[in-house]
Amino acid sequence: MFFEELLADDGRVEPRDEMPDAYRRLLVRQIAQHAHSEIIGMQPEGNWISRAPSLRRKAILMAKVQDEAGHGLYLYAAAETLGVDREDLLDQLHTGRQKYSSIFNYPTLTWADVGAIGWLVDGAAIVNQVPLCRCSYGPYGRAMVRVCKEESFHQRQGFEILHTLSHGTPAQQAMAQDAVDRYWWPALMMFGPPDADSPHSAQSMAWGIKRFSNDELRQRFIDMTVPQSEALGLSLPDPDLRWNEERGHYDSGAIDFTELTEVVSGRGPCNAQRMAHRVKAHEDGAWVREAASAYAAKQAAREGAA
Ligand code: FAQ
Repeated sequence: MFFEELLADDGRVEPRDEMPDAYRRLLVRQIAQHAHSEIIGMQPEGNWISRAPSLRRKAILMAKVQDEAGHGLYLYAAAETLGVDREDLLDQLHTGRQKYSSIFNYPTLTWADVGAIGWLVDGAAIVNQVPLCRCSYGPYGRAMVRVCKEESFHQRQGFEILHTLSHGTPAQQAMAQDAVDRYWWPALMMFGPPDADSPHSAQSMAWGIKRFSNDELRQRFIDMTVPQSEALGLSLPDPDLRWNEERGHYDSGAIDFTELTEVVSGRGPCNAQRMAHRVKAHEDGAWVREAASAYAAKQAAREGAA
């Protein structure tokens, strides 16, 4: 069978190839959630564009938030190659039938939160997304290559913000530490439920969509981030975090996954606010979509007449 042979050979499935319906559905689910996360993810940082502490910081933050919109665009386009309609995906987001990442339901209380998001949230996103560059579905894997390059820049800018603050006044140091204290555990939850409670992992890995399990990637992120926190001079809020020579990894404390369940079920600190803002932005943008459609129709009519 073509599909199975292709996967066994580590080949890429392309839009016109035959694929099982369940493979298509699993991909649409993940890519759509990923796309939604990118555009909802513009909100927590967008909140700080008008209050960035300098022109340089403002220009960088605007570029970063625009990058997230671009990531949403690549991902919706990748989902559309599977035969779904972008309008329909947005409708599923707006009516709560499709998810977006839990992390974007936390508030950005101070400027240091912009640093913590870049360092921890984009850092976690990179660890999760680099293996997705090798995803068995071609359009998703190729979109991820560009996304990961941009996320690397995002992660560095977050690190640099926190580095500046952690080497600043005592008040700036305290603000940086507070942001890291609030974002550490939610960042670990981005990787999803533990492997034993992850309903999609086994099939997703068998089909080469996910290459590593949720817990493997979470561990990789912890191992990468602890030395970076030391370089920043900031602590991580986990008293059980210590190097385990035997395992060759950091041991860490237990994650409260009931919080993830609560946030994913719509009961996080900012879920209602994020959705209300998104729906309003969509409604306010209706005239732009209508104008673009009218223009496209005119162009098509003109080409037809020529
Ligand atoms: N939040 O069986 P699994 C970014 C859901 S990065 C909400 O383990 P799977 C960049 C899961 O969907 C963030 N829901 O599922 C950025 C499933 O629900 P369903 C986005 C979660 O798919 C940075 C159920 O729980 N990145 O945006 C979460 O095998 C800064 C069972 O879970 C991606 O989406 C969660 N944290 O593994 C932007 C990466 N975790 O569909 C702006 C691609 C799990 O049954 C600013 N996605 N769920 O109703 C993935 O790698 C995977 O989908 C996982 C989950 C690893 C997220």
